[in-house]
Amino acid sequence: MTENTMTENVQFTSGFLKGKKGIVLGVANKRSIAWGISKCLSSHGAQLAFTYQGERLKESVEELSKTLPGESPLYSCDVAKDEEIKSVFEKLGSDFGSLDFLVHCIAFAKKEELAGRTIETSREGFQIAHDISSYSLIALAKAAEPLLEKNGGSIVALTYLGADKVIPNYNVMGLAKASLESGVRYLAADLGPKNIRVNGISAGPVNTLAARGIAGFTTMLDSHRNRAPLKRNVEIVEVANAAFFLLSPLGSGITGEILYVDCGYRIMGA
Ligand code: NAD
Ligand code: IMJ
Repeated sequence: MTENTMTENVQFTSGFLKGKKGIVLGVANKRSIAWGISKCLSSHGAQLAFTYQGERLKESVEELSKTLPGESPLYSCDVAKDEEIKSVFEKLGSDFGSLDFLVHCIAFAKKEELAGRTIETSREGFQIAHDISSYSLIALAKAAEPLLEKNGGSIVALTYLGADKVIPNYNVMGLAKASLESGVRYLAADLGPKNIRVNGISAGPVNTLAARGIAGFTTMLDSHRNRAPLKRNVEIVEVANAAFFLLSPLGSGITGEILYVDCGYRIMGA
């Protein structure tokens, strides 16, 4: 019997994104899903711009971006601030001229909202989670529209099963991801006539900064591995390959969709 692990040929390169320009939001460190996606898109020939959330993360994103071939413009962008979003796309307009894709890998809720009962969610906690994790996709899509519509384009946002099913401790983030996923569909309808596609990738649990420190996360990874049809956890490179597919011409007929990259976990009833 063959061993049920990934094979090396999952990491491949092509010229599919040669001459294409994209922006990736949400790199914090080398474990970020956004960074895994960036390495993959770059290996297919794309030129990338990055945003980082404030000076705290500037150095980390700078170091990482230097490891990719070519020049990568970097912009500071806290998505809670309209003026920062505006300035990113003004600078991108002069640096890139046009844009082929945008990757949204941003989520935030206050730590105290990610434990205990969802019924305890505060009004402010609800607003912050929805603002950063869902509204930001609308604001970014609007700011990117003039650059994306020049040649048509593609937007991908990262989401999680907690949008659809109750996952312990995910709480208000589940509501925010449900809103994000609905946003994917409404934006797909708005932007489709301009040949801009919008899709979501629902990734299985991955041990990143956004997952570390979550009560019971290691147990969650174990139970995910046991229940998933593929009997393992998803690897970032697999999420990245799905993003590449949706962002490249291979995904040309797909918009408004949520693609699960979770080793099949979601289909299981028990
Ligand atoms: P991560 O911590 O590496 O990335 C989260 C990013 O969000 C960070 O780069 C952070 O700077 C950014 N961010 C938060 N608030 C922001 C703000 N106000 N302005 C700008 N950026 C802000 O963790 P990750 O796991 O790579 O998360 C990326 C995406 O993947 C998130 O949308 C997350 O919900 C999603 N996701 C993660 C998992 C998982 O298990 N790790 C599973 C499914 C989906
Ligand atoms: C996050 C919280 C609770 C359960 C969780 C997660 N499970 C998974 C995650 C089971 C997989 C990771 N995930 C999918 C996220 O979207 C994480 C979002 C997040 C994480 C933090 C941690 C630090 C903080 N705020 C956060 N806001 C959002 O202060």
